[in-house]
Amino acid sequence: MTAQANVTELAQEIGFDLARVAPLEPPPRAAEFEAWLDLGYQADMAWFESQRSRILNPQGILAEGRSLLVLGLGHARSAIHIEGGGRIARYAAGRDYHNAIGRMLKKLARRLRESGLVKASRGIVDAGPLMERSHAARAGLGFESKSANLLHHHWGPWFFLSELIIDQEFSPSEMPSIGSCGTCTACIDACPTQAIVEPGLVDSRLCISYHTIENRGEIPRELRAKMDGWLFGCDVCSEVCPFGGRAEGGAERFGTHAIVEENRLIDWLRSSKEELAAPLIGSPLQRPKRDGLARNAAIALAHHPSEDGHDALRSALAEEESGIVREAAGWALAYAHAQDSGTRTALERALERAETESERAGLTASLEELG
Ligand code: B12
Ligand code: SF4
Ligand code: SF4
Repeated sequence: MTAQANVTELAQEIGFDLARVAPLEPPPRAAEFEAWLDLGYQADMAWFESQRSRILNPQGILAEGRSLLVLGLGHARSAIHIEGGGRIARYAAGRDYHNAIGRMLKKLARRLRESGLVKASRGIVDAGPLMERSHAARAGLGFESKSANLLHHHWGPWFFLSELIIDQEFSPSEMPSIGSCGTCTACIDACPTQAIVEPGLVDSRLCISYHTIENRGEIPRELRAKMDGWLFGCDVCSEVCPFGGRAEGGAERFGTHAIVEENRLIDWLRSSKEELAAPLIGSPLQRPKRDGLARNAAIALAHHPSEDGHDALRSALAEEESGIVREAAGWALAYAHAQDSGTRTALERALERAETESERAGLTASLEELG
């Protein structure tokens, strides 16, 4: 057996579903990446600019690095519905994959060292300066798609990517990725905000996943009515994809975090930073922080109106400390509870107490929308 076959076999022994080798070279989609940045599709993810040259030249990540061991781990599971309405992206329902895969990468690096196959390595999962999908496509781990997700004939889009940069020069897998979207355009047609602006290219400024996870400010008003109740992430382009319909097994691997099972939609709006801190440990839902989650919950409550939701929105508008959450609560009341006699007065009072220009502008727009 070749050394390369040993490496990929070890990766599979440790639990990765997919393992292949790519050369440690610039990503094949470097030109598309630069065009994507130049068009501003990265929205406010400022780290793209600071990491730009590293992403384009990954050889700089590890001086001794020669090859990229590209790994895939399936996370297919059924849809996650929140009590009271709303959804959470499937990948985020259980244990944080950054931690789980990070541990697997460390174990793999240790085993490779012990077996003398590799001396130096560096693990990356998601947050590293790599165009993971482009390198993985080159290694033949899956094929590029119109939704931008990398697809696998069994897992569809339901798998995480991670990499181990290693100091050995193995001949790359270089298998052409088998499969293609063909004439299908289901994801482009289904995206609620038309964020897939061209086949394979997502404008983050329009993407629900971006706004619910990465955006720390106000979510653009024109998108809110299209957000379909997503509290965290968005699975629409993955769910409509005909590939991956048969995949399963992620629920057992990552479990379901207690807070995802227990919290109702109104709890995500009502809970304070202190109340959420401990229960959120180990969950990917920590990323938008408490105010981001409360803002998202306010908007989701407009899509799933209820009496409890109405009360929670009214309390948030009157008592909430974060202006971003107050403003979102005001929008949700005007959108879903315009007929309620108290909505106008509540918005007018909130406008008197508004702290920033953008909060004032948002609340004024909501009052105007009441007519
Ligand atoms: C920033 C980021 C985001 C941003 C921007 C998304 C984007 N499309 O660029 C936001 C927050 C919106 C996001 C959302 C999601 N993300 Co994200 N994200 C990333 C991150 C950190 C960087 C991506 C990046 O560099 N984008 C810049 C663009 C230009 O690069 P790219 O999308 O990888 O480029 C590919 C396509 O554009 C395509 N392409 C380019 N031109 C063309 C032309 C044609 C014709 C075709 C067919 C394809 C094509 O080829 C490129 C390479 O394969 C990666 C991790 C990483 N370090 O790579 C995870 C990653 C891409 N995300 C992932 C996931 C799971 C998601 C979500 C599904 C999460 C969710 N459920 O909410 C959504 C899906 C949105 C989507 N349709 O892309 C997974 C994808 C796994 C997979 N099987 O593909 C990754 C790899 C994380 C991981 N380690 O597993 N994400
Ligand atoms: S994650 Fe949602 S909003 Fe973003 S591109 Fe996919 S379907 Fe559109
Ligand atoms: S839904 Fe259709 S077009 Fe979109 S990624 Fe899947 S196969 Fe490709």
